[in-house]
Amino acid sequence: MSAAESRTHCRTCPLCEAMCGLEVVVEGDRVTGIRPDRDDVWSRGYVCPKGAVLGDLHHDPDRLRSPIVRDGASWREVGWDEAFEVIAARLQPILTAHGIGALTAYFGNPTAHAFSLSRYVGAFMAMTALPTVYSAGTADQWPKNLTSALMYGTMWTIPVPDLDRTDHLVILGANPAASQGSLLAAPDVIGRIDAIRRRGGKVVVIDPRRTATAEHADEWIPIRPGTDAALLAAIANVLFAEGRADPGAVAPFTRDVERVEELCRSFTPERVAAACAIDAATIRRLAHEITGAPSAAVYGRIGTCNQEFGTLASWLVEVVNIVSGNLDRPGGAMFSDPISWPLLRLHPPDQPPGFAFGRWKSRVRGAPEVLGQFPLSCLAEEIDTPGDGRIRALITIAGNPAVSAPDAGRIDAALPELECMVSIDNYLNETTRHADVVLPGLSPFEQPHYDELFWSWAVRNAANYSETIFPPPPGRLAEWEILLKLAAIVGGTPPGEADPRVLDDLFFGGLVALVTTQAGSAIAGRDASEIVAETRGEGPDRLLDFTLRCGPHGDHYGKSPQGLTLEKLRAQPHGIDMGPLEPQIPEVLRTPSGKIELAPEHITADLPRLEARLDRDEAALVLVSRRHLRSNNSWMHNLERLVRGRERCTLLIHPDDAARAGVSDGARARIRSEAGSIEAPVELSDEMMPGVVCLPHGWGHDRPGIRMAVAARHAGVNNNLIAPGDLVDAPSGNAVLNGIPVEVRPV
Ligand SMILES: Nc1nc2c(c(=O)[nH]1)N[C@H]1C(S)=C(S)[C@@H](COP(=O)(O)OP(=O)(O)OC[C@H]3O[C@@H](n4cnc5c(=O)[nH]c(N)nc54)[C@H](O)[C@@H]3O)O[C@H]1N2
Ligand SMILES: Nc1nc2c(c(=O)[nH]1)N[C@H]1C(S)=C(S)[C@@H](COP(=O)(O)OP(=O)(O)OC[C@H]3O[C@@H](n4cnc5c(=O)[nH]c(N)nc54)[C@H](O)[C@@H]3O)O[C@H]1N2
Ligand code: SF4
Ligand SMILES: [Mo]
Repeated sequence: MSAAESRTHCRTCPLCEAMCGLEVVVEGDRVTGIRPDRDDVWSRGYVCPKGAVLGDLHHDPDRLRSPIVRDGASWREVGWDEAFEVIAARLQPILTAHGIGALTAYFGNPTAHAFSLSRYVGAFMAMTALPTVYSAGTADQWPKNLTSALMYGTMWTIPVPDLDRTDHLVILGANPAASQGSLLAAPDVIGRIDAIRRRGGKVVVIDPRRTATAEHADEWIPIRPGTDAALLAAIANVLFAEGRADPGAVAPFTRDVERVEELCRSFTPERVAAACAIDAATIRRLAHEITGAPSAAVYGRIGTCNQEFGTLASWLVEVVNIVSGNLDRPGGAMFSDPISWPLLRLHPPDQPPGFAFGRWKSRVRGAPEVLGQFPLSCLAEEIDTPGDGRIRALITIAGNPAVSAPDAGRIDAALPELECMVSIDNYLNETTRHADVVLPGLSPFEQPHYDELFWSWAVRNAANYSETIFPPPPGRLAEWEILLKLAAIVGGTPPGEADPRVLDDLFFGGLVALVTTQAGSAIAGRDASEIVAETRGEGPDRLLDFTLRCGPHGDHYGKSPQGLTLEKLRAQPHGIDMGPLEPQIPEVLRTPSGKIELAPEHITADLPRLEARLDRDEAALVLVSRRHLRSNNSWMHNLERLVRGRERCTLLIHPDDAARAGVSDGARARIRSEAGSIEAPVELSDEMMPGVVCLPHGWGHDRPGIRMAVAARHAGVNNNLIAPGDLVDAPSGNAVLNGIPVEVRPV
């Protein structure tokens, strides 16, 4: 038999925010090669090792391909109808006896990356009206969401450093050499950083670890974990004290500049120097360099978010960008203007104008809700603490909280106490092994793709749609169908009567009707039924056609007939590029005042906690996390080509600290926090600043009952077993996963 004919498909890699264009070579039903797409208008031939092995993910024998139902200690593959019948039979009695509050959902990180999930979690939440949900967001970017909601008016309106035009870039708590950029969508961030220096600009990395990103910078400034807010407040202090503060073009749209000046007055460089472990002269110089450069951008990411003062640090990143005159101008921090109209900028229907917090409190520890969610670390106690209002049923959606949540051991122990657990997930892993039913999504190549969220903070306004490569096997459901069907079951509809297409029509019709009522939308005042009738496709494709047509370059349903539709985008397999970012203020602002709120009370009320921290005795050793280019949180360790080679789950420790602790390179160490202790091999490294040790997150695959053969052979250890669940950033409830006091001892 002759070899099947080979075909090449253009695809966007769905794994991270870089959104690289790939050429996927296929023979018959096999992926035989993946190359960078040099003609991709956005990524221009850049890829990383993960994109190149997406074929291994598609063909991974451990990837689930049909629903599975627990039968005691074993699993049984079942058809979709049976899976939904089992779910309804388990869920309904719980909901009848205890009400909707007994059920919650957890949304994991790939929810933001999957075309189907990203567009339908909103529908799922609206249809189920779950009183509380949990997400990886409160272990990640909740401080950023909170800051943007209060300062700019929506939680996803997040400015991005204008990498391609800036003269001066200051990076705090991000390592794009590994992560490839986060809340910063740009392919080849490191290449772009090199380009800043080539054109005569400067790049500074502020991080407790001299990362691979720092190796590309002009300067690395080590900082004690958790003190970025103090450093940034001192930088703002210098700008005000020396008359260098001037918001420039955004000044007429900015409120409360004087208030911030007053609030930063006590945070002088001398006052914060010891806590930050950065001398006052360096802090002054940092401030002078930011205002001295023709343009500058300060960028803070996960290390400034999942830490003790995540919200203050995130807010002060904005403050420094604004008062140094760098917000909304080329080379500064800019807002994108997504080609697909961002539905996420609609004001949440349950929120009053502006935002209210603490509208309800968690049952066990009384944590206030923030942007509709409780801290992720509340989930375990809400399950394992008996009493009225206890969570008895859980739906996890593309998430692995048994690994990724703080105090992970408690979650792991709590999940088996649930009376019903359903997971939408592609693997039987540390979390889903506790489920009653697992419903798998499709492989990335069995579905179309378009990123929803990331174009909201991309360094250019571009767009790219990926066609399905392999038609899904007959009868397989897409995740949007799974979500709609589950939502209907939660609402009491018998599974056999829950038709995803009917539900989708209802959802879409409702959404269009809502957008026609939004002043400023491209279809304001139009007849919703006409718009619905003119929109093509179903599911996420239909939503995309709608948002493209309502977007800045859309056909606006006949008003701009030359404008964009999904059909026109599909005709461009390498994508379309509308150029660099342009100023967006005031149009982008959605605050009730229509202005930038520079001093939101909910945030500034946390400053006394920061002030008090400055006088605290410092812990001798604290733990931070790291990422690796060949990993993706907890779930890409089952691909041999990504995990082979040297062991990666090691404790990085400075040689001086190692000598003090009596541990040596390659030996095993015990790392203990107030939450527990774990063991890991030691790797001596002068990359670490003394006093700080580092473990990667996303490991610990040696759990019984998981079905990830390769990952189990490269198990590593879960650093979240020692992340205390009660450590949260006060204003946002975000988990503190960096800066955890620990002791290290030889084993
Ligand atoms: N110590 C420490 N902990 C951390 C962090 C840290 O820096 N340090 N980072 C935090 C951050 S930023 C995040 S975002 C969280 C991540 O936390 P989670 O989102 O809970 O964890 P992931 O490892 O991303 O798990 C993704 C899950 O989705 C599944 N999956 C993958 N693709 C798909 C798909 O297409 N469809 C479906 N249905 N499922 C899919 C995978 O099998 C896996 O179960 O971890 C947080 N935890
Ligand atoms: N290859 C790969 N890419 C990924 C992921 C992955 O797991 N692997 N995960 C994705 C996800 S979910 C996210 S959220 C992004 C995150 O993307 P990034 O924010 O770039 O995350 P990291 O690479 O973990 O870099 C965080 C840095 O913060 C530093 N740090 C820790 N504590 C502090 C502190 O208190 N202050 C300062 N200034 N720095 C501190 C750490 O030393 C580390 O260098 O990456 C995404 N991309
Ligand atoms: S950087 Fe790697 S993982 Fe991220 S989109 Fe590009 S190829 Fe995929
Ligand atoms: Mo994340």
